[in-house]
Amino acid sequence: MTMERTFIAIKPDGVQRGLVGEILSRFERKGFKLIALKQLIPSRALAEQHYGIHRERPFFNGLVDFITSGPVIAMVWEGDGVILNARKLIGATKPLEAEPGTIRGDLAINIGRNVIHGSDGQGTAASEIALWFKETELNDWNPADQIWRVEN
Ligand code: DAT
Ligand code: MG
Repeated sequence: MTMERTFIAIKPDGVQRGLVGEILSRFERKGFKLIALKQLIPSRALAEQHYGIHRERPFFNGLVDFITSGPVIAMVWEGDGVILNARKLIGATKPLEAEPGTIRGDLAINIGRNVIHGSDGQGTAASEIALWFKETELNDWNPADQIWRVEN
């Protein structure tokens, strides 16, 4: 078992469209553990750092405009294999190519409005968690039903 943490963010379109509860419930029902959650309107500096890898892409400025346009729900989720599995729950980057049953496959159409972000590997998970959260905002806790979530 490899316990991991990943950074997940509901983008401004997901918040504006009232999809926060729907998205949270998918991660909760899967059995992952919520370690941190906050709503914020990201600064331009934060957004540019978060999407720094895409700096040279033609869509970069529009992406930063969009992600700073309103409240984002920033979260850290923990669980066995959560980094890769969250990406599966989220679905492909292009919502029209995302499988039905995934968040983007069920809830989005446009690549520029694809509702949710999830870290794509161990390195980005660690750096994105550190970018968006202070250490003191991450809560260690044990769900009372933990025993029912994991293989013994
Ligand atoms: P993902 O969010 O699935 O990790 P990514 O890291 O390749 O995808 O891109 C980050 C975000 O940038 C993506 O969620 C939406 C936007 N984006 C990516 N490619 C795009 C494109 N060709 N046109 C417009 N926006 C794009
Ligand atoms: Mg990405």
